[in-house]
Amino acid sequence: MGEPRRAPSVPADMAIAPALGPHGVGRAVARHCALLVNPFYAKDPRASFGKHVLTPTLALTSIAGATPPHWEVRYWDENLLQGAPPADPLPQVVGISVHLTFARRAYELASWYRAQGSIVVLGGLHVLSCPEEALEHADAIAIGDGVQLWPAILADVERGQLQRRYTADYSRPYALDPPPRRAILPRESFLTTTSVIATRGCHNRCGFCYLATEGLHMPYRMREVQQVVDEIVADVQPYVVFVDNNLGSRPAYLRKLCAALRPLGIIWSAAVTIDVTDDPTLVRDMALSGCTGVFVGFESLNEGNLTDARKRTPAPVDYARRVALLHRYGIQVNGSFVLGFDHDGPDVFARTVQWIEDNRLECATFHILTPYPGTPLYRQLEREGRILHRDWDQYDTAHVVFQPKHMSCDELDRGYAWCYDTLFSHASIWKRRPSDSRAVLAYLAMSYLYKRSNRFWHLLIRHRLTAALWRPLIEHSRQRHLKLRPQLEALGVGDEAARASQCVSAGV
Ligand code: B12
Ligand code: SF4
Repeated sequence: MGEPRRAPSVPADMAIAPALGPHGVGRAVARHCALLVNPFYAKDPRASFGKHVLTPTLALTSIAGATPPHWEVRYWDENLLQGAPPADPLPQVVGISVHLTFARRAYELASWYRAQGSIVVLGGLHVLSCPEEALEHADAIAIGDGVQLWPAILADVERGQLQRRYTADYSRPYALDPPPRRAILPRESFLTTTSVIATRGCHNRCGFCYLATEGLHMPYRMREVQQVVDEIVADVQPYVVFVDNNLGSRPAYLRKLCAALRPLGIIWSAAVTIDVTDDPTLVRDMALSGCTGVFVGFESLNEGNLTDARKRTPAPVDYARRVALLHRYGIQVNGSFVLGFDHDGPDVFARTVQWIEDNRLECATFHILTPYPGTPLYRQLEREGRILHRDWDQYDTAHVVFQPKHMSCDELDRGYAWCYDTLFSHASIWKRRPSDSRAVLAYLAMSYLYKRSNRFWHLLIRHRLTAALWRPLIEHSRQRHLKLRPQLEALGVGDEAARASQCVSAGV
């Protein structure tokens, strides 16, 4: 393993949050006006900037959907590089989504709006993990499902009886949720606005995942298939991204969903665990319904790490066969790998990259193991005195925040950088090209555009050109996929040597 290259530079407005203006003096708030904010976070120079505008978070559109009609609701995502959120008119209520990596910025925004006279409500994953911390920065906090809480919060604001803390669990039937309000999104700024969720939770509870957070009870829930289909149809986009933690936890449900998606003629991608390949006929159904790519949390190729994390998964020795099965049906694989587990030594980096290249994964993401507060991993590392600091800004899976067992912090840091540098080198992109020569050109175009064009992405995002550039590519992928479907249909499940020709999709 050689030295990693020097970190590429990041444009200033992707590294530093936009400045907040001076406070207005004694301005009146606009009654019944609510602003929903997704705060800024610094971009990792090694990952693609493109992923930040792939699909909007569903949190704010869901909350917007639950807003009573007599409230005006606005949306601001600071990561779209259009500056700090607006204050004219001054919203009566500002709702801010808080994840741990942008908690500091969320608190800065909260304090700024509170000083102007707005009421600030904080919600989101980090509020659930660290409610006491969030409470110090807000008029009220929402712990858990905001869709249930938001209308009650606004009603209390109207009555002048705002509580400090609102709590809801995730056991209410999904069918009761109003549809997310995607109309509030700046459509030109996203590759697709159809981020959709069909299920909540996961059949696993890996010790490092936020789903294992103490006190979080999130049973696996599935929405009515028709509800999902209605939302997709209403948003009229060729490409749909499922933001579920694991769309494949209940194979029978996924099969039903696929049957309903197939006539829509869309293409889609989703996160699944690799056990979705247990039944090849399910993979075939996914492909026939338009699935062009899956994001798979392999996490580690070392069985000891997976056992420690209590992840129920097929053995890593069987991963290659399963990846080949997805490829056989033309489904691209974006693998996610966590580095720095207790069974990882300094050889983990080269081994992981080698495996990705051998199995021709079209794309991969690397994450330094990160102990999210409230998780079993956090408790374990705290007990062992291995947590280095609690600067949440650095808990972004791109920084080492704990003492690894079998290597130094520096080795982990440099190994992580080396993995990204190697995987997105010209040589590795070429090695991983599809075995089907007809798909190579599209694959190369996608790899270079998505992973090696960060300066270009900055330009697109800044000038709100994301949709203008990407939608034609997506439409082209969709058309090609529709043509491929008869081939997929003809592909029997028994003959493993036969495979469909690949259709590289514009949305990894
Ligand atoms: C879309 C997405 C992204 C997008 C956009 C994220 C964004 N913030 O803009 C992109 C691709 C950029 C992204 C990047 C990353 N992500 Co991400 N991402 C997701 C994903 C798949 C969907 C988010 C979503 O829409 N959820 C659905 C909504 C409805 O659920 P929700 O967010 O929990 O919101 C509910 C409540 O929390 C609450 N709520 C939320 N906000 C508010 C606000 C108010 C006012 C109120 C009242 C209530 C409320 O109400 C909502 C409805 O119930 C989630 C997985 C998941 N399924 O949640 C991961 C997830 C959020 N990401 C995660 C991670 C780790 C990352 C990265 C660090 C990965 C990386 N190394 O690059 C980066 C960091 C970026 C960052 N700093 O946020 C983790 C977060 C773990 C944690 N404890 O913080 C998750 C949970 C995935 C996982 N299983 O580990 N991500
Ligand atoms: S399989 Fe993935 S989503 Fe499910 S608990 Fe484990 S890390 Fe979380």
